Order: sequence, then C-alpha cells, then structure tokens
Amino acid sequence: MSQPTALLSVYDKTDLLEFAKGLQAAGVRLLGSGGTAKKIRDAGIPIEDVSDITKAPEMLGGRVKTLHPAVHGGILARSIPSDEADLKAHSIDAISIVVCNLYPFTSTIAKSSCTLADAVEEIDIGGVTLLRAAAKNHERVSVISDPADYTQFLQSWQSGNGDVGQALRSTLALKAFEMTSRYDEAISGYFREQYASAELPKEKLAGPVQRMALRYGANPHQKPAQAFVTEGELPFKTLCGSPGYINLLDALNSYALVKELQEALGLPAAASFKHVSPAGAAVGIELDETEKKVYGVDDLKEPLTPLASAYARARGADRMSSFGDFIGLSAPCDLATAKIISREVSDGIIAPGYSPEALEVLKKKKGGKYCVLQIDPDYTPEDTETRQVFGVHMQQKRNDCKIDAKLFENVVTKRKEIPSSAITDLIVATLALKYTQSNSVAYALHGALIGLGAGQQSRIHCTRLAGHKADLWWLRHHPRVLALPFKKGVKRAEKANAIDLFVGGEQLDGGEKAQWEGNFDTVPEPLTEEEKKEWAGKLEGVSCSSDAFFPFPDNVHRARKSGVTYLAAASGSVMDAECIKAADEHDIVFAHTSLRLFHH
Ligand code: 93A
Repeated sequence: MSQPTALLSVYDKTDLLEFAKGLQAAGVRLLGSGGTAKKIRDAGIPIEDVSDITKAPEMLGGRVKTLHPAVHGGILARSIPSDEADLKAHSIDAISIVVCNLYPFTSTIAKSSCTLADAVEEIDIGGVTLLRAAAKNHERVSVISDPADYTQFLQSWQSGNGDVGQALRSTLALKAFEMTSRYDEAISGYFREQYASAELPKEKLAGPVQRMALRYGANPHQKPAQAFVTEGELPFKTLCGSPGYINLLDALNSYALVKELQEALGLPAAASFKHVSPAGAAVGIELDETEKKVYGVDDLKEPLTPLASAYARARGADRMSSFGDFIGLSAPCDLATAKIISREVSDGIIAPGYSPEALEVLKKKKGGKYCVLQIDPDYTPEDTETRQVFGVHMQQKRNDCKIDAKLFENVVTKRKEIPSSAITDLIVATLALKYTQSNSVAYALHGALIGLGAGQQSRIHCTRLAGHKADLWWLRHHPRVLALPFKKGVKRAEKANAIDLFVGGEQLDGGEKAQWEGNFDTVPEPLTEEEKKEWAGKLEGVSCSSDAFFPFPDNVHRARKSGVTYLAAASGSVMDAECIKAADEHDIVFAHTSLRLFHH
C-alpha cells in the first residue's frame, strides 16, 4: 500500500504542530498550503508545499492556493478502477486526510471597522472546496475541520493501523458539511443586509427586498433584530411606519387567519390581534342598530361596507383587549373601514391593498407613524416551519389543515341540528383557535368571536375566561348600558374602560371611583345580580370551540352558562362520554372533531 497523504490548510493553527507531528510519526506524508506548511516546517517537521504537487505557485495574493486538479483530483477520486486510472494518467497522488478550517468571516464582519472589501476578502473559497470535496468523498477520505478532533483522530488512526473506520469518517463529514453550511449562511446574511434590505435607499437596492431590520426584538434590549426570507422577497411592503418584531408576529398570524376565514366563508374578514392572539375576529355580517351601538359605530357617517362590519365586530368584541391592536384584513381596506380604525387606538394594519382614500386616512394616524403593511395575497408560505428555542432548531410541517363545515359533521349528542349560521360561528371560533396561543377556547355569535380564552395552562380556565368575556360582551348589549349617560367629550377608550368597569361590577374606591363617576352626567346605579342573571338568560345560540378535547364535563357546564348551544371539540378524552352526557343534559349540539389545534 502506498504512503497515505494528508493535506493541511488551516487558518486557526491551534494544536497544529502536535497533530502534524503525530501524523508524521504514524507514517503519513504531509502536504500544506503556504502558511500552514511554513509553520510545520519551521518546527522541524517534514512537509511538502501544495505548490510542489500542483506545480503552480499560490497566486492572486493568496486567493488561489489549493484550487487545482492535482489537489481536488487527489481528494475526490474513489477507490474504483476508472478513478484510479485517471489519477495515474495525470500523475496525481490520492489524498486520504484533509485538515482544514476557514478564514474567520463571522468575526471579521462583527468588527465595526469592517468594510465591504474586508468582508469580501475574508470569504474562503479554497478551504470550503477542500472541506466539501473531502466530505463528499467520506467513503474514503477523512476530513478534520475542528482542532478539537485532532487527538481522537490520531488515536483512531493509530489503533486502526491507518483506518479510522467508516463511522468516524461519516461523523467528520457531517461536521464539515454543517460548518460550510453555517459559513455560507453567515455570508448570505451579511450580503442580504448589504444588498437586499428594505431600509436601503432604492438606488442602492440590488434586488428584491429580502430583509427588514427591526428596531428590536420582543423587548427593547433584544438587539439587533430582523425579518428575512432566504428566497424571493418578503411577502409584504411597508407603506407607512416601521413594524416591530411583535407587530410582525401579530400581522402574519392575523393575515393568515383572515385569509382562511374569507376562503372558508366567502365573506370579507377582519381580525384584531394583541400579543399574538386574536382579541377579536369576524366576517362581514351586517350589524343591526343595537350592535352598531355596542360596537361604537352607530355615529359613523360612512355607510358600513361588509369589510367595515367585519372590523367593527372584531374590534368591538373585547374593546379592552383590542386597545392598541394590530389589524388583519382579508380584502383591500376601504374608506369606511379606515374611518373606524382612525378613531381607535391601534398599532398597525396588514391588508392585501388599500384604496387611495383609505391609505390617506391611515397615514395620518399616530402622527404619520401608523404601521401600514401591504401583503401579497398570492403569497404561499413554505411547507416547513423552523424556529429556534434556547439554541435548538425545531422544525415542523406548517399547520395547513382546512377548516370548513365538514369538520362538524360528527355530532355525538341527541340533538343533532346545526343551522348554517352556527356553522359559520363554529368556523369563526375554530379558525381563530388555529391562530391563538394555546390552550384556547373560543365563543362566537353572528360571525364574530365574542369571547376568547388564550394561553391558559388549564382548559377549564380557558373555558371560564372565554365565557366571562362572552358574558361581559353580552352585558354590553343591556339597555341600561346602551343608555349610560356619558358626559359630552368623554373619549372612546375612556368609555370602553368605564363600560368595562360597569358590566364587570368592580367595587371602586377613592380616586378611581371619583374618576369613574366623573364620566357621567348622573352616576348610574350598578347592575344588580338579578338584572345580570335575567339578562344572561337571554343569551342563546352561541357556538363554542376548543383547541383540544375537554378533559372534564365542567367545560360543557360552564359553556352552557354563556348561552352555548353548539359545541365543537376533538374527541379522545377518557371523559368523552361524560362530556356528551353533560351536553345532552343542556340540550347542546356537540360535534366531535378529530382535529387538535395547538398553536405556539
Ligand atoms: O483564498 S482562498 O479561498 N483560496 C484557496 O485556494 C485556499 N486554499 C485554502 N483560501 C484558501 N485556503 C484557506 O487558507 C484555508 O481554508 C485556510 O483557512 C487558509 C490557510 O492558509 P495558510 O496555509 O496560507 O495559512
């Protein structure tokens, strides 16, 4: 057998001499690129220069050192007769060990003084080629890309008499592939920032906008932050303001929800998001006069379009939670919808388009800083989602399940009939859960969410929270609430707050009490327990959906207290039979789905 050859070309020369000495002692012939060979030779260890076998000097100031058929032929040749014949014909020796680590691109670009030219010069070409070639041919070649692996490799080489075994070669190849992949990611990330960022002036933009720098991440101290795609361009444009990290989480989740709502129900849809869960979501079903009052749009001069009705419902379901919302619309924003938005405290909006008049209205919000995003309605996200938690990458198939009437066909209770209006409500509630932080339970009526319990660890807590919100929503329809004698000039948000305290029945003292009373011409008497009870009894026909099965029948009993007649949840609980019994007891129609909808 001929003498094995190792090619060494390393930027980081940690432990290099000990390793070279060990290889040489084990009978390995050493070849090295310029600086690597010099260091080894200077230590008295025999080594040849790569240029001795390529018969070509390093050139272009070091840009071409090892890029040569004599090197890559020697690495890539398989142990098959035709490859061996090729090597022989060209007088090339096979290389069986490649030791290489790369120019420090990441630490170079991290320096504040780094220029584009500095970064370009630090892109290793020959080293990546050595690593990829050796890793590709790992059936025969060992590739060592990390000084931490020198000792183990030498031991294996010695104990295996020059054969480290396929398992080690495979592990080393994977490590080299991961290294070149991370290296390439760092390079493309740097150039994305240089050539494809939304914040660059147009004349400097080299291609589609792939990246957007964000002011900060989830919190102000989490800097830097960015949003990007690695292919094509970002699916949205910023027409006004600049979105933050949480804005984008809300925007992308809310648009996904309204797009699906419109597809499922054939009506324009709107969502009002806060903290990456919907505070409201609805389709464009016309509002009656009472609803217009409850949702605070009775005084709007602009006639309500279906899209405006959808947003009025979404915004009005839980006005306290919607304060400072991010809005998602399934259809281009029209003037009526923009007029409603213009009166509310809101952080931003995403929609597939804007009428010129609507855009003009929205651009005036927040002193010109209102965040207006336009999304490409034809955009389809990738099938695989990847995220990182505590440094660990996690990947899953996107939740692309379709939610439509078929989902509610398996009715397991005595009462079977679900009218089409309730099917609409079940679809609204269930689709909202698909985009709500789990656990979650949602109540819906008239094509709108009326109560949502999000992010609770216990399901009954979700059901109670959502039910409590639905109860408050319903109390806001009480004639005494609609007739509250507000003073002239009380702002919308203050009214919402005052109504919330009134229907919630919170005991107020001192300054808070005085402030609350100051909203009214005459201070209203609180709603009595009897009044509340009597009013609650009038709420009927509500739909309720759960993002996973009900573990106990208490959920069903609680749902009934908020007027639920139609219920949907996955089956699979050991208590399924008890839950169905509870539904039968209340004459509820219960549809068992086979779909769990956790979202995080
Ligand atoms: O400029 S390069 O991309 N061109 C090459 O042909 C080449 N071959 C090896 N850089 C190249 N290398 C890199 O040089 C290696 O990845 C290693 O980081 C470095 C070792 O250079 P030296 O042996 O001169 O210290």
